[in-house]
Amino acid sequence: NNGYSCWLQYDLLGQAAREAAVEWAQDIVLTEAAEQGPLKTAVDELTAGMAAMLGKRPAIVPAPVTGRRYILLGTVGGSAHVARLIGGGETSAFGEESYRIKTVCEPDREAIVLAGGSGKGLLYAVFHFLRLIVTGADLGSLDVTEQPKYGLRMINHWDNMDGSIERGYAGRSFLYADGRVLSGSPRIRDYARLMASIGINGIAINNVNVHRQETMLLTEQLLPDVAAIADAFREYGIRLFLSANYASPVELGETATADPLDAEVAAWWQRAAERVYRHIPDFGGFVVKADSENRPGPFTYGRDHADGANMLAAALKPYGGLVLWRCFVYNCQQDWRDRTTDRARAAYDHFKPLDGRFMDNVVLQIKNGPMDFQVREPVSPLFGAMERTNQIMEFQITQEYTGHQIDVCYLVPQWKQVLEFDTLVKGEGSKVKDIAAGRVHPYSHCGITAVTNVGDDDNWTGHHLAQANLFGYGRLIWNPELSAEQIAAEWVRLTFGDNSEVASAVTDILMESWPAYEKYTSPLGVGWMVRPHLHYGVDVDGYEYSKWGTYHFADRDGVGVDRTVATGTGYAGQYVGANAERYERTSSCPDELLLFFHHVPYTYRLQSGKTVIQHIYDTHFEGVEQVEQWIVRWRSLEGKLDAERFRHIGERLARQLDNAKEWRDVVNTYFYRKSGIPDQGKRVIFV
Ligand code: BDP
Repeated sequence: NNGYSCWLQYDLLGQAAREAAVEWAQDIVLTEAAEQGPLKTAVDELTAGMAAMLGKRPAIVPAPVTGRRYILLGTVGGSAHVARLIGGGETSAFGEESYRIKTVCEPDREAIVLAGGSGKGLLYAVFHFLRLIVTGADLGSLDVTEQPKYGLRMINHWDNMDGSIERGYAGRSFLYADGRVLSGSPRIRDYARLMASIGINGIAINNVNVHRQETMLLTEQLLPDVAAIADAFREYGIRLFLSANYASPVELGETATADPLDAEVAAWWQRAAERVYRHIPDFGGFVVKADSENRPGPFTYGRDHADGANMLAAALKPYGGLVLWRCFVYNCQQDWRDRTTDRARAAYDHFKPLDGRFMDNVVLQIKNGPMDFQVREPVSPLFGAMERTNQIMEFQITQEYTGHQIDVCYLVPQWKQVLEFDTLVKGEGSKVKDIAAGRVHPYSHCGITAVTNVGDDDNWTGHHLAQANLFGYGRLIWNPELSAEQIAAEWVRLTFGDNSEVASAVTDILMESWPAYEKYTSPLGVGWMVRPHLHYGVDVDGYEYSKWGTYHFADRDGVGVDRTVATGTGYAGQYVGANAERYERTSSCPDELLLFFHHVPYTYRLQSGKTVIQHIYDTHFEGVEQVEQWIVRWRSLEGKLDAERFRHIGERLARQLDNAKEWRDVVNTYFYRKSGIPDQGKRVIFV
């Protein structure tokens, strides 16, 4: 098994399960026209999935055969039969992405009804139903009603047209090669299918760092290719977005300025929008990284981010398009001696004062933490801080700072902690998960997006186990109430089958992996300590004296960044009420974030009772031991799963162990030398 079909394997069922399913699935009753779009895809997916699992293709029929059970497929508005069987009242509040799966068992009609609020809802229902079959659900008593929590459920690609992927760890791009768009590639369709199966409804197909080549995606020359991708996406209910260079007209040599208040610039973008929508009528909009890490933006012209975003938003507005304006704006040329320019403060400082100035089709895209996708960060204080400005949360599925898909690091538990964080912006109960759903402030557009982890590797994600992050992301942002463990277990079952030993080993490894990665890398929330630019492997001082603004300030007495209001950068004061107070004081700051907020002596005692230095030593030994235990456990699975994945994952675990040991030895040695304090456990530190 090379992993290509991910969680959509649909292997032939065992005999008992097959017989039970065939009872229901000889006929699929369809009473409405399904010639194109998600409705047609739903019919095709159901038929193909059932055929693969049953070894027999169900028939599509317009009406049930008397006396025989059947599956009824349709939309609540389009099929009277569907509405009748599941009851009109129950579906009146159905959104177009909602669905219902229900077994109707009455003497004269025994059917499984799959009902969608639209073709798209129905497609989601089909994928859910197929999952239920794979996981052995009792088809005689199904009753599921689903509706996604978030309106925007997006994916960001950081793919470049030369075929490279910024922060990609799974091969080259499957969207572009050598400056061409791979629009006819079957892999793009397979990808849309994978994404729809986990509920993704928007995908931005190019890197936020947009160079001249990708700016061409907005031109007549390349729009037909982009439109071909949009066509493939549309069949699966996904809208296409493009990342746009803020200075596109200048980049293409068509205007002399990109000043947002210049009439010619605005007119250029209006023409661009008209062009894009002519090719792609349901185009989603632009993702924009402006005035960030040397990308152009409105600052060049003395304008602010509201001026910049609104000019683009005005161009897209007549067509219903959105501007996803990124808040990853900070000074990457900082002077490390001047702590008042603390990078953590930047997004809030730049954007909070602009609340109320953005058009309603602008959505601010905010990274989950104030820095940059570290293994541990506090939640961005900007999230929820703007009542009158739409927001979307940005996660990172690609493991830039969490092991490059060489190390296992299942990130769903991290994302869950972010979503569960109570910002207190409107008093208790102002959780991130509800802010992102527009339930705390009445945002007109909001949701969640993430930088994806896929490439052209056979298994899509490099490490087979990194598929769990992709799957988990989609499942979590459909329903953030699912637990990380539930999602892991579901993924494992769909991906590795029903061998219970394999299932529990893989689930345990996933669940232990984020804590383990945190243990053997940078301690207590301080972050970084990675090899500069590469971001894999240890280099404690790699960024310490650089201008990027990512420091740990370790010296002979202590470590950590003072971000308090009283004596530090003041960042802690960007939080609301009790959160600000909790982070401000060492005594109440959670251990795992202590060094993010405070500079403390090595002998400072954590809430756990350990000193900081002993915590560093212990966790680094424990992290490595954890990986060693996984390797022993993995070896015990030989012969219990396919040889290909067994070998592949085994190899990656061995590389992870090397990485973990290097981190342990370098970090422990570094802090031993700085502090001169020996390990109480008297283990060998200095190698
Ligand atoms: C950082 C990456 C960089 C991205 C940047 C971004 O190191 O490659 O361009 O974020 O999000 O994580 O724009």
